[in-house]
Amino acid sequence: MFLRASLALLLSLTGLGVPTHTRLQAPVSLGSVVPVPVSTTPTPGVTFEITANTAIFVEPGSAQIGCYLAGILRPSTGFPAVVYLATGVGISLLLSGAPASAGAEGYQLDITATSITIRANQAAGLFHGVQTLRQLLPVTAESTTVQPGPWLVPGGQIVDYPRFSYRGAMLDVARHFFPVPAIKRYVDQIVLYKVNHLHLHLSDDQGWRIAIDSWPRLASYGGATAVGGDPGGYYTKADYTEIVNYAVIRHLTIVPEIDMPGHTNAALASYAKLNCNGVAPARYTGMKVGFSSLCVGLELTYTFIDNVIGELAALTRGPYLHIGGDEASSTSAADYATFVNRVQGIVAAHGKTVIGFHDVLNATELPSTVAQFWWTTTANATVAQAAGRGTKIIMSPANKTYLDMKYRNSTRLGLKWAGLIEVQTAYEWNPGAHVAGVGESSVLGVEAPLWSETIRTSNDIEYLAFPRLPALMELAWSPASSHNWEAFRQRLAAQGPRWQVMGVDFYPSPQIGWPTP
Ligand code: NGO
Repeated sequence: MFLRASLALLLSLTGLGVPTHTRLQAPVSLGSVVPVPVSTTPTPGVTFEITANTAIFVEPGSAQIGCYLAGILRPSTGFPAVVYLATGVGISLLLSGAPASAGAEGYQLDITATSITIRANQAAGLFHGVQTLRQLLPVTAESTTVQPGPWLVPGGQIVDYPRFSYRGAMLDVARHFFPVPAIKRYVDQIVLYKVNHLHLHLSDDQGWRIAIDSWPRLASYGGATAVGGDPGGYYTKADYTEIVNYAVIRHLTIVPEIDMPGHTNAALASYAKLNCNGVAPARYTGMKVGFSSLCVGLELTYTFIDNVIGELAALTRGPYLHIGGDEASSTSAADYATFVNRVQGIVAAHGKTVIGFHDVLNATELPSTVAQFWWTTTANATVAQAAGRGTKIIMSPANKTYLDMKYRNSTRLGLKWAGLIEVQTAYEWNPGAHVAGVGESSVLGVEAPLWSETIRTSNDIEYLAFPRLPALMELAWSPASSHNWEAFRQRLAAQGPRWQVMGVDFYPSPQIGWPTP
């Protein structure tokens, strides 16, 4: 209701439908990008106008991104936005001429009165540059129907590259299942903030969500349930491949997770023979954790894991395979270490790198294993010692990054065990100095997990992710020296109207001065 009413006001404010729109539709400010770029130099008084004649010029290595950009421009502008494999005057996506500092994911964006040029060393950088350009277009560019324009882009130069290479979001599709279109929708929303990994929590006590040919009952029986008795579901291999391919085009790596040895009731319920006592437990639709465990002493357990990891690795384009490893409170410490050590070997044998929740550091981590820190404390000797040995850490402190925590007591969705997380709380911490002994160089990046005990729909995802996900991605992408809550609030406020046009159901936090008429 609030959003609908403010959208109407916003549209009247921006003068849409008013014939002399040029007076009202000022270009977006070059300084309004989230995450804030490394360097932004406006050229006062200069704007580029995208018109029906504006073409996109690409090279073989940037053609796909050119088509992606055209796909964003066409519905709202109604312009042909033709993509040419040639050089010319218009919007150019070039894999040459970027500064070395841009690295693998950075870019340089130049906007003059006659041209827009994005230069990068690699395609990923061009893609991130396009996301910056997307935020510099009038918010109505996100519309799926033709809007009047004009399509002005502010003049100047942006040079930009990330602080951390791993910028992640996680979605728990196990407690509640989210079908392929919901995943694609979330992918499109998060890449706007330069997220480059989407971790899918594919199995838990309440549901198994990926078809495994050698163990078909995992999905057909173990996938049929969800928290609260809600409908379950699972991805066929074709569905999963569709997600992976959709992500690849958007320079996003899907990180699949099979949580083990705990959080495995759905698997244990599907196959009696996986249980130490040979008896399958009932399927589970509650919200408790820590009660299930794979049978560590049973050889079949490792055949099972080898089959599952093998089939999942074959579907996976990225380097990582997440083995969970959290809250194995029904597994003894000795069994846990035996289990995790063996599973790391299985993952490696299938050519993948292990990520595990930081609990896996209670075993002997491989040098390549990445640990995801998720607790609420800022001192953890086990994690600090691992960092000291060179182990890389993904920062997901639950009291800062868990998107399933409520914003405030009255928030309709979410949990509270790690505390309430308003936007400022999500923003005010330093991933490179959060856990004692885990410095900047030990941190691979930041991931924002969204556990789904209390959420069922895309609207629910969006309400919890926005605006906290962009806040967290600013910590993951932008230089630590640019960290400034007051400046961030201003830039974040400018995203609100964009989300309204995109139909993103965000939380209108009172901490942010959202534009009002
Ligand atoms: C914990 C737990 C999950 C819950 C989540 C809820 C981890 C790593 N294990 O985080 O099973 O869903 O909290 O916030």
